[in-house]
Amino acid sequence: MSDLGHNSANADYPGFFLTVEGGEGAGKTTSIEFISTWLKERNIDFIQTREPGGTPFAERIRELLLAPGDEKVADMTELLLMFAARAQHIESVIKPALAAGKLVLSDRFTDASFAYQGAGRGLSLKALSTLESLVQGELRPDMTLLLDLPVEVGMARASGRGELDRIEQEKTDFFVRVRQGYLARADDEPQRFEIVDASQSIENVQVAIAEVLGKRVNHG
Ligand code: Z5A
Repeated sequence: MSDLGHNSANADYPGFFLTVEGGEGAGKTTSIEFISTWLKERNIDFIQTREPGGTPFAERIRELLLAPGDEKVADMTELLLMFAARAQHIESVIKPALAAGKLVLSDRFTDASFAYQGAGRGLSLKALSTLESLVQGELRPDMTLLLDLPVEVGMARASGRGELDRIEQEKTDFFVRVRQGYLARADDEPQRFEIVDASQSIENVQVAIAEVLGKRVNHG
């Protein structure tokens, strides 16, 4: 057990791997700003990163993935590009930071692939698990904060955002499956997930997040 309280999943890395997940309009960006302030106030050494992306090369893959275009992107292409970006992100950013004992705060990680490409697109969960092991080895988040809310509430919030990216242009039933995919993952791994009701006011969401962080991240 490290100072930050990580679990046995990442025995080789003394840091703490914290991921934040959620569907459309869940308030990830807003919540990550709050978490970042919470960590700074406690002098916890952390890096903030995101997927797809997090390194210059992986950010180029992100642009390919999210730019709307005329050519239909095959579901398998989308999945493999997500994991290609992830492989780069893990080697260049996540592992070195965890090895240095830092907390890694990542805006999305592999649970998003299970939710969007698995539940949303209908790709095989077995294939996803194979890719997860291939790309990550034993590496898993120590804690995943899932911001959960009804799809229609999230879509109403996100609608104010202007131009939609390629994945955001999907229909409501896609996002209903994504939500179910996230909840199924959380159900499978209750010890890793903390679910927060993201349909509450921003203030109440933040109270709930502070509570789980206080419980899960050792802060001296
Ligand atoms: N993706 C994938 O398919 N597979 C993968 O493996 C990975 C990702 C890793 C980009 O992700 C896309 O990649 C994403 C999944 C896919 N596609 N989709 N769709 P992203 O994380 O970069 O993009 P995003 O989903 O749009 O996240 P976001 O920018 O963090 O948006 P958000 O969660 O909606 O957060 P927000 O901007 O903080 O909140 C949205 C609005 O709601 C904003 O006006 C806030 O002020 C408001 N808000 C926030 N909280 C509240 C509360 N509590 N009450 C009322 N209003 C609120």
